[in-house]
Amino acid sequence: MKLYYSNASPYARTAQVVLREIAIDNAELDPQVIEVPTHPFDNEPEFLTANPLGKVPCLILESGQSVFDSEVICQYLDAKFNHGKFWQPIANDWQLRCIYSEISGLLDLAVALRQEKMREAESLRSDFWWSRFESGLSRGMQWLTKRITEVPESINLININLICLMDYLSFRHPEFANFNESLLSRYEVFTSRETFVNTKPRD
Ligand SMILES: N[C@@H](CCC(=O)N[C@@H](CS)C(=O)NCC(=O)O)C(=O)O
Repeated sequence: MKLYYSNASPYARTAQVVLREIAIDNAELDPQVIEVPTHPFDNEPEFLTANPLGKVPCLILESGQSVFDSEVICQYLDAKFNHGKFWQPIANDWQLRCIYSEISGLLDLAVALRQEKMREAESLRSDFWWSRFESGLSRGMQWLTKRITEVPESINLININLICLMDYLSFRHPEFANFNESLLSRYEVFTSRETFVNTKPRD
């Protein structure tokens, strides 16, 4: 198995954290061997064949089949190697699934805002989209602040994605990293785990 990732991608990090958490009790999984660093913009042929979208993360199975995107990879690894322990508490609860989707959407907005910031360097910034992404982030983080206590404090796919979102905001958008107490206390439960410490986003 091969997991393509890049150091700064919050989506790839969710898959890395899931893989590493599951590997703690699973001798057949060695993240050191499975994780393969790549940069999507390098357009490496094997990577593009595996994921025609050209995005990380992408998982290649022993059979040669590929699995993407990050949500599918996380659920695949959890189902295959972890008896579904990280997804099952969420799967049949529609409100928890909305919270999971909200965090996915916030990741999308944070990455879109990062792209606008990169365009700014080329004088191609769109004020309309910049402000739309910022407003969505602002509303979404406030919503999340009110709803996070509904999420069980166990290690699960919502909490993993939440920590990846919060670290990505601190990394790329510090103006959005002034987190309220309810998010910070959830962050504190998980952030010192090795799986998070060793996968912090970096350039
Ligand atoms: N929905 C996808 C999004 C993945 C994604 O957008 N990854 C970014 C890195 S943060 C990427 O590879 N971008 C390269 C590109 O868009 O060309 C997922 O959850 O895996």
